[in-house]
Amino acid sequence: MEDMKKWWRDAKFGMFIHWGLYVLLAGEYKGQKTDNIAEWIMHDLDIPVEEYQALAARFNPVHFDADKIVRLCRDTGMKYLVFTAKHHDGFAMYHSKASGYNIVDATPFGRDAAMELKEACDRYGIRMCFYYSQAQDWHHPDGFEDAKPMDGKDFRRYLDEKCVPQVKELLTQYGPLGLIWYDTPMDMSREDCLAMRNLVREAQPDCLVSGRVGHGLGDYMTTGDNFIPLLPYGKDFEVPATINGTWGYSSGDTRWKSPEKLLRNLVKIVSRGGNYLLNIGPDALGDVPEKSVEALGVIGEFMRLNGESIYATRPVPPYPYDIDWGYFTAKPGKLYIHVFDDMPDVYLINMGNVPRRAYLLCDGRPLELRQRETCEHVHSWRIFLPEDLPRQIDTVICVEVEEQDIRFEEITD
Ligand code: JFZ
Repeated sequence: MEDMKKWWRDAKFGMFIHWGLYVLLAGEYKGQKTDNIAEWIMHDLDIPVEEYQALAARFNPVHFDADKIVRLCRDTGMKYLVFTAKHHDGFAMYHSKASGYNIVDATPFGRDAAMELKEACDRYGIRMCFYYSQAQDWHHPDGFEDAKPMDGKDFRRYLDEKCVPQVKELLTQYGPLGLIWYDTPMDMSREDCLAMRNLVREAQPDCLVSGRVGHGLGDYMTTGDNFIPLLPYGKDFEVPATINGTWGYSSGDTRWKSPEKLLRNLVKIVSRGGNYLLNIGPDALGDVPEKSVEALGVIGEFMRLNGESIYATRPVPPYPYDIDWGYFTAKPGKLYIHVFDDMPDVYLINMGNVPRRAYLLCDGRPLELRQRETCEHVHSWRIFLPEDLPRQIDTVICVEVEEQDIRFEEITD
């Protein structure tokens, strides 16, 4: 169990892809705009099933290029990719035999996007993973529909005819998967949630299960959009997050987070021991919004020079003072100081390790480090940053220390 999680713990950074029929509407139906996340449009604007499913006949994203998307994933420094195989709208974005309501059989496009992504992932060493909405299905008459009562519905029938066969298809048609990302378990019983988890265990024992399988049965905790736990949080977690304000493509959404903000979130999450699963939402032609490509490009540049301070790092105990200029990450014998503000030096007290040397991670340049005892047992470090620093959002200083574990001294009177 512990071993099967190692790749995921070391990966730190993954790509989420929300893509489905809803992108044809891009947040607007018959002149009405949704103010919620765009992949929920069918539910939020009460679009009848017959009208929504007719979108399939128009789905022809001729620009879709799995190779290009997976290269973007790799170049951003992301190590796994989670693709919406079926979202709440019930439409399968892969070739399903269990339901004709799928991208190959019901659209003019006729291609298995999931297969193309999986093959590209294999080429670039990225772990392929599938998102699957196991409880909500707004197309099948017996699936959950948000919080609406299940009166008169036969949830078991939905599980038997659609959900279970489809998850089995995903687990058998696409080779080894990194994880199955279940979502919104609604009122599913513990027994049914356990069955969904066991389906994965039986078919692919090394495949992880997301926290949203329900009843705490996942292999790690999944937080809400951009919700980042405070330290100390001692368990595995993943923060799924959007670059703008929606998962599925919306033409009207302009709430783009800056690359600085995204990088800060990545480092903050990693410093607390979690993974960042950052979303892109390709549009109706299959293109990734330019703003997303730009932002990911900035993060990729950081990762190429400073990836060592992110991958396979472990959380650092909480530093006892409230610093707002940056974060810490660590590996055995190494403390990485992530400096987001423009500062001539970094001054830290209550340092519990004996430093050997400090250097700039991006170019290996040695940095002057002064160490002294400020009072009886409080050790301070002062590290000087040169004036001609390469321009970076996050300047990473590596301090090699004598001990394996990083520790900070407590605040004393
Ligand atoms: C769910 C979906 O409904 C949504 O469409 C998207 O796929 C997202 C990644 O997951 O939305 C949620 C589910 C749970 C929380 C927040 C958003 N939560 O627990 O805070």
